[in-house]
Amino acid sequence: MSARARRAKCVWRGSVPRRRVVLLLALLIACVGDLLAQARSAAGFAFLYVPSSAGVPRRWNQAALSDGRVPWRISAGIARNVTGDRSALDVLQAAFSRWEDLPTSSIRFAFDGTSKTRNRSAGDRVNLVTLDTTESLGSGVLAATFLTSDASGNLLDVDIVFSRDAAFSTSDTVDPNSYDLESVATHEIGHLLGLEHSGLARATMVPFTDRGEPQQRTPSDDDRIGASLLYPEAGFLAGTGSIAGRITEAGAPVYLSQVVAVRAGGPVVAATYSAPDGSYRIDGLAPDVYVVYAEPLDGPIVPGNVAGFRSAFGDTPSTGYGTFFH
Ligand SMILES: [Ca+2]
Ligand SMILES: [Zn+2]
Repeated sequence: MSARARRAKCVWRGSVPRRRVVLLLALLIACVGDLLAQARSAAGFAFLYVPSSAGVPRRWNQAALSDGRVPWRISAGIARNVTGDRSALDVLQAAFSRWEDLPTSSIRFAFDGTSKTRNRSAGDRVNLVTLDTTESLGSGVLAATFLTSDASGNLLDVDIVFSRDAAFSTSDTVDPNSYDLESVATHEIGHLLGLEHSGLARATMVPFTDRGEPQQRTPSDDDRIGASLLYPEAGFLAGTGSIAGRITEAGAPVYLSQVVAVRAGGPVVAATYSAPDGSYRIDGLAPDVYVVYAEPLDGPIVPGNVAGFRSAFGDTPSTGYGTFFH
């Protein structure tokens, strides 16, 4: 670390909608089998790690899937809070395609039909997207994704549940009075891939949205790199580099600082969080000159938004420090 800067609210702050709604609780269901005791450093990026694993990411084992594709089904019923020009199925297929279309990621999906089951089940091994749940997700939560993996992080079942308490619009042209179903679905599918929340306001994985806001339909560089690290196309890893370091404050490691890589003179590219020993690593960066800075999770994203990271590395973030640049 070199210069210490003012306790800045970072550049993206101004573009975060003033009225924010919690978009998602990535509830991490306990793993099947024993947890890996093996400790690892934060191996780049923010994923939904196996609890207590200190860095074993959850991901689909594409080699074990039929045709290498993650199958999913949609609830046969669609609740009345979902309205608009397109069918909910069309919107979901568009949202899955957003991730399939990333040129550096190999993730692929297979629509497997409708399901008469309206509620999630971790044990049925059906990856259900339900817009017909009888479950209450809680106040302010638009949707939630529930992941089940084995101890090695292989995902076994992921269900996405949309709230019945929020107005969703399926229309391509956004409805200012409703939440954009395609945006919220694209975010939730990011969790289905294994992505944790990002604090970058332009990221699909930022945990907030607002009515009439379609921005999260389009994965940002941060999202693309995360998906590509989990499911790399041939050549992606060889063609990119990493930035790694350690965040300290007066010699003490800083845990759960957001570390952001910015292309010199250009846009914010990617971010991750520091591990309990202060270490961080951002992989998947195209060759260029980057500025890196670190800031506390004191808003808009807060430690409560990264429960997946904390369940893997430890619960108590460092506090009482400002923003660092280097
Ligand atoms: Ca299921
Ligand atoms: Zn989320």
